[in-house]
Amino acid sequence: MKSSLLQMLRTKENEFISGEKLSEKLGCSRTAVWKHIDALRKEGYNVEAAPKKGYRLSDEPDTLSKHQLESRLKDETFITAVHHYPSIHSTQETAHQLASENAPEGTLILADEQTKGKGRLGRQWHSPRETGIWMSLILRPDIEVKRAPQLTLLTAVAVVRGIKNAVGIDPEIKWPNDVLFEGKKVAGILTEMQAEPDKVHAIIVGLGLNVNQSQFPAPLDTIATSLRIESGKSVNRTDVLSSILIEWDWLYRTFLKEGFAAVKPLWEAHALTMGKRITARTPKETLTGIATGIDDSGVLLLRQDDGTLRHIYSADIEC
Ligand code: BT5
Repeated sequence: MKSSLLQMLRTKENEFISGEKLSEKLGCSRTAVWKHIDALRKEGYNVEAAPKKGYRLSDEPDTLSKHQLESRLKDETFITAVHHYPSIHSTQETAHQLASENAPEGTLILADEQTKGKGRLGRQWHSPRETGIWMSLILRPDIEVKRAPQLTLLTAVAVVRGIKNAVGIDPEIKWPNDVLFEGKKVAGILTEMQAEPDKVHAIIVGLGLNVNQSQFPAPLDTIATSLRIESGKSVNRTDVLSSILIEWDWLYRTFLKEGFAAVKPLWEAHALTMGKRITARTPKETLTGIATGIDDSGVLLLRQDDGTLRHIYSADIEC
């Protein structure tokens, strides 16, 4: 009910909408409408009321609430449910738990703060309160296990395009999972899987995106940035998250229908490493050469100085 009410108030941007119309459209009494408006106000929404005119939404808080997102995304994306937590260990951990309890594809887990946010290989992800987007998405695609890393690349494309649409600035992608502004990391992606050797049960895509931090503690201060630092203004988290998920939605549908090859040119258009000299630290060795691109399955291609072409499946990259 609250989501539908918000949706209606938003469609009349800067205009009043009468209590009568709201109660008619929502199928409830005017007293019920008033109660929901009061609840929205308590959450920080500025809903003006004027005699004979009705209600007008003039300001929204920067919270990542379940009904705010549902009201924006329900009709536009494949998101089926939003679970929002003020503070949890890790959205990734909670998503794994929900996935093993059969949560459907499109379940989105969000937190205002993570106390044990994680990166790849047991690294930590700094996730302070209400300054970023800390989220995990449960997917159940019918794809081969080896294709799961392609979803990291797809997510990076959605993040870059979503940021461009919502904030008007252009980050770059560093293979496989970093989104950067001039070498500083604004977002990281973590793709994990619940699978048998030949069957994917669930893929959990985690995204950490720095939004409104104005500074970072050492040692992150030299390597991290935020949308606020890059754009010079504070950014509404719901706006940027909605924009990313709308991009994500059509990229994912394209991926399921046409395969990764259809997403690859979009990835290449934003990739930082293409044609550059890089060092790739894989779990087994350190390789240096020119990153010539990615193949149709998303694997990084590295031309070593002796001319040998190497396929890199997983690594940390320095350029
Ligand atoms: C990543 O790992 O970049 C994946 C990060 C995924 C985080 C999300 S948040 C929501 C979901 N729930 C979770 O628990 N995790 C996911 P990796 O490539 O391993 O990079 C980790 C490294 O990035 C750390 O070792 C730090 O050097 C750096 N780092 C940590 N926090 C950062 C931040 N907020 N901004 C920029 N860099 C950070």
